[in-house]
Parts: sequence; structure tokens; C-alpha cells
Amino acid sequence: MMAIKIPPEHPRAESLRIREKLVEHHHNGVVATAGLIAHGRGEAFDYMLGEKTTKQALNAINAAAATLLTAEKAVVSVNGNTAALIGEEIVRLANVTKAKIEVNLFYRSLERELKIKELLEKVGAHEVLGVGEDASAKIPELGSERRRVDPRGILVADVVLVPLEDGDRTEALVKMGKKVLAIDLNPLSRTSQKATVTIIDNVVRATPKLVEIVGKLEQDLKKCNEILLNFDNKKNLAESITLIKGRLSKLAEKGNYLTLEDEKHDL
Ligand code: PTJ
Repeated sequence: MMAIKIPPEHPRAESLRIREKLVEHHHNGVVATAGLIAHGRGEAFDYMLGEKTTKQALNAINAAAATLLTAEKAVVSVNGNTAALIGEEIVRLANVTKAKIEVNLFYRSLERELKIKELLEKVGAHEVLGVGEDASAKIPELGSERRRVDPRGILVADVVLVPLEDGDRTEALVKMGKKVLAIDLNPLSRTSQKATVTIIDNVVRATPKLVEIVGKLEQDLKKCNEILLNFDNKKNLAESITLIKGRLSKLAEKGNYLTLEDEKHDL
């Protein structure tokens, strides 16, 4: 049940609905308290990006789809925020890419793990790894609770999708030789900087788009390889930062909202 009723005509209705969803799942124990802070940080970057999936994000989504489709053992890592915001899309993505789903929390507790597992099962997940004693392996050189992983999942994966997380684990996973696909609104975060493919976008927009593109590329391995050959993460990331810089410059000139006409070159 939502805590407040959001008028549909409210100019920021969608953003408020997302916020309420997180608050609701914070109350029921899925989202960590720090998850609310993390969301606020994300929202600030989303303002700067214009709250849309940019051309650069779309490039990265294509590369992430191609990586998932050419993976041997892909895993989608789930934390509190992602379970609350995109639980259904995660299950859909895991189904279409034959990836496993693993719960991996920074603020780890068995209670939260079980709640997240239950939420994912409710929206169709058949198997959820990483819960309790199942996370019996450890990622080397990692101090946080995120080091505990499932030996059937993240430990042996060649590709790990980490929608929205703190940065320490991405670096450790890359050091282990894994490809990390990140979705993060902040292009300056350690996760964004260290990932193999970085999607600078909101998980609520990027994940359904990723499912859609996986559906389109599914039968076309040649196209997947072509996408991967032409994708340069550093360059794409730099272009996302340039886009923010450009938008901020335009905003600074105008001192007001940008219209669609102002933004037509960015879209
Ligand atoms: O559920 P747990 O215990 O694993 O904890 C999860 C949080 C998110 C609390 C934990 O991973 C954390 O502290 O993360 P950080 O360090 O705050 O990083 C979160 C990153 O996600 C920041 O770079 C935000 O900009 C970004 N972010 C927040 N909301 C979104 C987002 N990126 C994409 N979509 C969002 N909706």
C-alpha cells in the first residue's frame, strides 16, 4: 500500500511514484535505509541527464545485451533498491538471457535476503541464489559483506550485471576476470568507472529497454559480435559526461528549463 496518494496530473508524478515505492519497501524491510539516500543521489544525476535514456545509454544497453547473449554463465546481482524498483524486469531479463539471479547485499542480513527472495519469487523467479548459507564463497580482496557470494552464481560467472550498487565489488569482480555490466546514474562513481560496460541511466528505464533489445538480438550472434567490436566503454562514458556538461551549459545560459527544441540535438 502506498503511503500517500499521488495526483496523476502532478508534474513529477512518476518520480514521486518511484520514491513512494522505495519508501514502502523500506518499511517492509527490502530496501536498506541507505538505499533511500542512494536513490536521492541517483535522482540528482537523473535531473542532469534530462531524465531520459540518452544515445550513449542506448549504445551501452546494446553492448550489455550482446554481452549477456554471448555469456557462458551470466548472473544478475540484486540488492534492495533493484528488487523494489525492477523486480519483475530482473526476472524477465534472467529468463530471456538464461542468467541466474543472485541476492548480494551491502547491508547484509538474512532477514532482508529472505524478503528479497520472496519478492522475486512472487514476480516469477524460480531460483534465487546467494541467500544465507548459500553464499558460502568469498570474493578475494573485498572487505564488505558483498564479498560473500554463491559458488553456483557470481563466483563462477563470466558476466555479472550489477544494476545500482556501491563501487568496491565491481573492481574486485573485474580483477577476477569477469565482465561487469553496470547501470548507474552517476558516471563518476567507482562502479561506472570500473565496469566493462557502463549504462548511465535510471534502472527503471534501462532494464525494460535491455529486455527489449535482448529480444531483438537473441537470434543474431553476428550482430552481437559486431556491437561488441565497435563498443568503447571509456569513450561512451566520456560522451555521457560531455552530454551532462552540455546540458548544464545550456541551462546556465537560459537559467531555466530546457525545452524539447533546446534539447533536440541530445535526443
Ligand atoms: O541493498 P543493499 O544493502 O545492497 O544496499 C544498496 C545500496 C544502494 C544502499 C548500496 O549499494 C549503496 O550504498 O550504494 P551507493 O554507494 O549509494 O551507490 C548507489 C549508486 O546508485 C549511486 O551512484 C547512485 O547515483 C546510483 N543510483 C541510485 N538510484 C539509481 C541509481 N542508478 C540507477 N538507477 C537508479 N534508480
